[in-house]
Amino acid sequence: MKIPFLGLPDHPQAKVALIPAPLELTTSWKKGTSLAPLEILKVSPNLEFFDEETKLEPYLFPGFYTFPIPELSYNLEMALKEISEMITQSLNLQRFPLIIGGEHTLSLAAIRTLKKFYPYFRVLYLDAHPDLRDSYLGSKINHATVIRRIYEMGIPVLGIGIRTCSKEEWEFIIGENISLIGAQEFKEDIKTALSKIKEFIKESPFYLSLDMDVFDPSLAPGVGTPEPGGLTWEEFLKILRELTSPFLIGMDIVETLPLPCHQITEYLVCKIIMKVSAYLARSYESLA
Ligand SMILES: [Mn+2]
Repeated sequence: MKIPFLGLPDHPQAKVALIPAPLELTTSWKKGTSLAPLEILKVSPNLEFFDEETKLEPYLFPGFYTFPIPELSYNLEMALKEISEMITQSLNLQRFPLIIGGEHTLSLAAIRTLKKFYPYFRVLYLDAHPDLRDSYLGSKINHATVIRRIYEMGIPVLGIGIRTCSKEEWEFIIGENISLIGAQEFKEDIKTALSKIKEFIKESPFYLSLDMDVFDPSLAPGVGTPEPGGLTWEEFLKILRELTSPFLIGMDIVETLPLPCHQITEYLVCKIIMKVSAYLARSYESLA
């Protein structure tokens, strides 16, 4: 099924590829994230097409191409390959891959694909949880272990907004000296946190993974594991402005869980797609 972002036809020279990835094979608490790409795209025509901050119209530039919502395999490795295929197609056309999940495990598809295009890159992730378990509920590859698997590939990672973890993860973080910026730490000294982020990404390519549970549940109640004490919209935008540069090589927005009562979270995801695209447009224009 094809539901184009904003309800507009695909831009022939689109620089942003929206990749719906309804992956949901390992969720542990509340189910339903497989419906998120559909619900997010359905909400999108209700946005303003103009970004009031940059004064840009992202549907004109960078422009969007939306993949049809795929029916993913029930086999996890096969499903990750199917997602990789869409990412590869996008990168071959010099389109920025923006994956709309679906569970956090799908980041692995992006990282594996990007490894074929970039010899070196880093991963920045915004999440309430470190996702650094070695295994979870008997499986090695799932939403709670995804960053551990990425880290094991030799890719430097930086987590932001974390505010809960298991004892095993805590010991791993200390033992491996993994850089994290906790939600509390971020809120207490935003300036220092932002310079830590800038220092981490430096002048090298990086990938951004956004777990919607990094937001406070009052702003994004539609997530599988709501955790109090999360980021506000303004705090998030401060981070995003630092991140949207030509060095940003791809992004995912994961773990949205559509709720029956309202669509606040789906709308928030649409707004993030618009903001990322507007900021990217500005950074591409500054290069030209
Ligand atoms: Mn996560």
